[in-house]
Amino acid sequence: MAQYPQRVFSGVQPTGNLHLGNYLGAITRFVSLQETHECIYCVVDLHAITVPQNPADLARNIREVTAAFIACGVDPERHIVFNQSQVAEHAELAWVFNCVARMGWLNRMTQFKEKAGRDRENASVGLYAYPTLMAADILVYRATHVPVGDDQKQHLELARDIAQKFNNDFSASIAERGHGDEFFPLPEPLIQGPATRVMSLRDGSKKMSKSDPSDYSRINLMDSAETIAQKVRKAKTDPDALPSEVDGLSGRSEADNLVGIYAALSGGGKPDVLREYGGRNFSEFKNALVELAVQKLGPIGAEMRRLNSDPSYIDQVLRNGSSRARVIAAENMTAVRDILGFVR
Ligand code: AQP
Repeated sequence: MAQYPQRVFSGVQPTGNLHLGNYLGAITRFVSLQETHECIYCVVDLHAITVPQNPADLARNIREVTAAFIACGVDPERHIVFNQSQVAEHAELAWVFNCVARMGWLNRMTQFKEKAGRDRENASVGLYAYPTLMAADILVYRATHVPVGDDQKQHLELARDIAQKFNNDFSASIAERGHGDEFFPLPEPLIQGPATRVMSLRDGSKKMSKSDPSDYSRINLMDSAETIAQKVRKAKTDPDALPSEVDGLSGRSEADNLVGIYAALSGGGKPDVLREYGGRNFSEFKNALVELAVQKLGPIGAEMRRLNSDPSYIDQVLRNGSSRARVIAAENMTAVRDILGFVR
């Protein structure tokens, strides 16, 4: 087995309001990994256009996601923050991976089935091939670790399958060019913490999502204190008091979700939350959750608003990050072209 330097890569789509699920499932991990790893964080705008986008909204959303990264504590000086469309190697490697991945593999992807819905014939080819682009995003940097929410697990497994098949299919050429047994690492998903799948506030069986038509289903990072309070108070619950043990949350998806959110925001676990709130009713617990959510998200929202008022600073962060990302991507893509036998 080849040894690869540890490198973290992850991305977020600029498709609308960033919410508590993106924050707890992904961005908080982005921040903590900066202490131990070299990190590359990407605003995946090529992924965004797999569904229709209004160009003006897309540009605003790209800047907003960048502002969210920085406001949450990602450091664009020590690490790399950029937008995908500025590094053409992502799309180039995705094409190579379209020729490595099998139709049968992509046909199993549940996210495509969910997003394409009943109107599958009308979905873009890009939406179908989304996972091969995601594999290219990670592997063009030969990244070893990928912090994501639980919903991305299947796509990460596909990225590993693609890396493995490329390494096998081209093993002789890889060795001939001095890369050892394999060229790509098998990237490891980092799906960790008490909130890897934050659910909708309106329906405990659906994940919190930017594209949910109801704004009451999610807490956005830029929501005001009043809006956060309203959304939490209206969140669906059941009539029983909170249990004292985690087992008592089974079959109570909405209660489980709110307890998980509280645990993640407070930095504790669900047992700690239930030790404090077990036996209390929801109205009392929701007041405590509002207070905690406003305390944690208020400063992030304020910083995002400040950063959003200076788009030229954000654009410069993205340009700077892109030029540093391009150096790594270009070197790996040159090696891939040689491995494939392309003449240059
Ligand atoms: N509800 C969630 N709980 C935990 N993690 C989540 N993530 C998304 N929703 C939750 C994680 O956030 C990162 C960025 O997600 P994305 O923007 O790339 O795409 P997504 O998973 O499709 O997110 P959304 O919000 O649900 O967007 P739409 O509505 O456009 O589909 C990923 O690591 C993801 O796991």
